[in-house]
Amino acid sequence: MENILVEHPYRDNSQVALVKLNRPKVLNALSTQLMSELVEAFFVLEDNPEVRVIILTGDDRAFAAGADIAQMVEDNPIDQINQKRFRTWQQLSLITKPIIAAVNGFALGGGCELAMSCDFIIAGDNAKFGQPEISIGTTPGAGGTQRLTRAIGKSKAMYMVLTGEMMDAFEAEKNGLVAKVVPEKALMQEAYEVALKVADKAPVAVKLAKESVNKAFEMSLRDAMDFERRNFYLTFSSKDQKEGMRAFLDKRKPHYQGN
Ligand code: CO8
Repeated sequence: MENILVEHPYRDNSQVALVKLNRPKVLNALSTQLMSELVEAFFVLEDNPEVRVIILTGDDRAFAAGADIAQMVEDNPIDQINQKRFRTWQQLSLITKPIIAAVNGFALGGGCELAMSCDFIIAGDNAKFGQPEISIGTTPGAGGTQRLTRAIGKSKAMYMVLTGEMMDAFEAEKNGLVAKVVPEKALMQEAYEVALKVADKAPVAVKLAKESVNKAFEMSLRDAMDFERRNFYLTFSSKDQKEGMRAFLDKRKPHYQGN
């Protein structure tokens, strides 16, 4: 693949995979080709039973500075539809394994939307988040007005979307956009350690928990509570639930098989 790098096993651990956006000259601008490669890589990792957690990152300067402006400047709406750009983005939501966004530098426009499409964000202290589309005559188109608003509330999201101003890592953490901020140089170590914590859990329960949390954004509270409860019941059909609870009672570490 030309625009991304995949490392699996990551740090000799086959339960963790690293996907790195790799167009440093244009701050990892998300061309249609890059997005297709990204989705393709995610599906390969989704289908690999060894992989339990995926880390998505960029480089020190940028996670991604948005969709590729040079590629879309002359587009009309039909070009956009024919490039299937939106379809590629939608496919990201089909990944059932946890994806951690490890963000250093700029996460702007589609880059911020991509980070928000992941399950949670760990940021280096140099990270900057923003939806600057308004400054180039357009609006967010892959969740910036929706996911950002759900994450940080209407007033702050509207402020960012209408002014195009960026939010630094600490403010992003304070406002709930980011789960954790660490020193820039410690980002990948922290992302790996968090990935290990998640990889250590029962994989089926992790998938079901991810699905249930995501329903908080998509359903009424009552329906989402019903959905959550059914997923809770469902875990009781797994061997890993029996193992997890027995291990607790036996005062030993559980050994999960993923079934
Ligand atoms: N697209 C293409 N090229 C880019 C992009 C981008 N988004 N961002 C940066 N670059 C390029 C620059 O053109 C420059 O190239 P060159 O060296 O050839 O001139 C190189 O990267 C380095 O950038 P700068 O020289 O500008 O670096 P600075 O440190 O001065 O500035 C910034 C960094 C502030 C990040 C600046 O580059 C910037 O403002 N970038 C654009 C940010 C932006 O507007 N992003 C939103 C894009 S639109 C979008 O994301 C909509 C997504 C919708 C998806 C919908 C799917 C259905």
